[in-house]
Formats: sequence, C-alpha cells, structure tokens
Amino acid sequence: MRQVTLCLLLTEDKILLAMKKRGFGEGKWNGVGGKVQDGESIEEAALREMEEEIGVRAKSHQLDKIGSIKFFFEKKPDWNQEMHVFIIREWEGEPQESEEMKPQWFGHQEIPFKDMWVDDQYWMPRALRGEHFEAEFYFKEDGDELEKWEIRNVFS
Ligand code: 8OG
Repeated sequence: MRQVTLCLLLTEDKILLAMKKRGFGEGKWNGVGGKVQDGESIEEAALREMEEEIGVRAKSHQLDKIGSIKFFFEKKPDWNQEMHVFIIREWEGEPQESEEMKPQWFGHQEIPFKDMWVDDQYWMPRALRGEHFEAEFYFKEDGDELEKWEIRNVFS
C-alpha cells in the first residue's frame, strides 16, 4: 500500500494548516506531507516534505508519531494508502508559502473542517487531545463521502 506522511505543527493553542495549491487534495486545508519515496524512511519523508512545502526544518527526535490511518477507495484501489501522522512542537524556521502550499495558523477550536478532507473531523480532535490512534476510513464511489470508518486509541 502507498505510504504517505502528514505533519501537524502545534503550539499551545494553534495548529498550522496549509492550503494545498495543486495536486491530490487541491483546495483543501491540511497538514504538510506527501509520499514516502523509495529508499527513504517514513520519518525522513516527513522531514523532507515539511522543508519542501513550508520551509521548516526539524530533527527526527522532534517528530511524535501519533497515528496511522488507512484509506480505502472502493472503486479506485490504486488510491488506497496508509498515512502516518506526526505532531511537531519544536522546529527551526518560520513557515513560508511555497508553490504547493500556503500555511496559516488556526486556533484549536477554529479548524476549517468543511474545507478539509472529510475524515479529518473524526480523527484530528483526538490528535489535538494528545491521543494516539489507528484508523481505517472507507470512501464511497466518488472518493468524497465516507461509507464507514473505525478509530481505535492505542496505548503504548
Ligand atoms: O504527495 P501528495 O501531494 O499526493 O500527498 C498527499 C498529502 O495529503 C499527504 O500529506 C497525505 C495527505 N492526505 C491524503 N488523504 C488525506 C486525508 O484524508 N486527510 C488528511 N488530513 N490528509 C490526507 O492523501
């Protein structure tokens, strides 16, 4: 299954989301991340994408892996993927706009879920509460609506 990363930069009361300007998820607010390339670890991919998309650098010990989410598309199985979600509280540099993303800070209570992937409203509040989880989301035919989903907290 294709492996992708998602990094959520957090402060005490804000979350950094970025408007995706092109490609998969265009027009949606999201964390930063992308595909894991051949020969790269998941953490290396997360750090590379963060630097490419918003010009922010971090070290692998600053990545806190909090979730693993599998997405299944009934009619488009080649879209199926596993997303590794990280929280980052310390980094270097100021988030900057790139060709691909325009970052903006949002209050934890002001997350624009209606302009985000439909699954985010179900798992992102858990991430902000510091929970660790695994989830599966099954999308309907059009890839925009959910058929069913399951989220389980993981205690380690
Ligand atoms: O490399 P590419 O631009 O295709 O990466 C897609 C990014 O979008 C990657 O960071 C993973 C992320 N992403 C999905 N699906 C979903 C989703 O349902 N919710 C959220 N929040 N992010 C997603 O590919």
